[in-house]
Amino acid sequence: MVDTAAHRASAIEQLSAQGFDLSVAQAYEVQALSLARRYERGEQTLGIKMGFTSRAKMIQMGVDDMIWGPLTSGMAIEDGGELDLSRFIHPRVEPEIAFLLNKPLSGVINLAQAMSAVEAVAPALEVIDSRYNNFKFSLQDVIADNCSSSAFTIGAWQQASVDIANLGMVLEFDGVPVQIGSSAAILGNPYRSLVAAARMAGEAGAVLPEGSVVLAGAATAAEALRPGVHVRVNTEKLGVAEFAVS
Ligand code: 0L1
Ligand code: MG
Repeated sequence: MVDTAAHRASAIEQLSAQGFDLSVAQAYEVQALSLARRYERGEQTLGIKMGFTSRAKMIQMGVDDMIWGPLTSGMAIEDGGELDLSRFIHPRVEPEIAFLLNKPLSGVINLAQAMSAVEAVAPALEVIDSRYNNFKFSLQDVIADNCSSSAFTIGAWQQASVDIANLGMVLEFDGVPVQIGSSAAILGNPYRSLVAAARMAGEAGAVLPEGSVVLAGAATAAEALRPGVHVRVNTEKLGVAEFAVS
């Protein structure tokens, strides 16, 4: 149901409002079924995204726990590329930090282990597009909807030695700041999101493979996209990631 809504860019009623009283574990099962349909259409997993790793996002969406979901090849937009708005329902964009893993991760790790598992870091943009009416959902609804994952752009990879704990991040539409924040908004340090990603993967019996990308979660609230706008995140020390909306 949620995959069909995503594929057709047409909103549906929240699963919770349709009478499905899913547990969190069941919501992840629905997510997996939905992803299986993407894989049948030829998409591949490139990594995962973490969600609700900042207070700004939890408050904006009215939820109180972290979530995770796969990022697929069908969601990747080249840095400097174009995003076709007709593929989405009510898309929003948010500024993020991306990690590239140099070893597999799964289970309980500490901050130092997370840092040593990172080959490179990059500025990133995530486009989220809830498949539910009015972008409203419960925690289980959004997990079942693959955490609103829709598209993402990663800027040039930078050395993992860059200290990313507290970097200024500016989200711009046509060069005008629309959200200003700091990477510290992501759990106090984006590497904590990677620690959480490894733990959540371990709990699910999954491994984040070497070479995969992890999006740490938004540093600010998300901004609604509109036709013709040029979107850019400018992150201190890391540089920019950008796309044009067509
Ligand atoms: O980065 C994030 O916290 C994304 C959360 C995705 C869920 C949503 O807000 O629709
Ligand atoms: Mg996000």
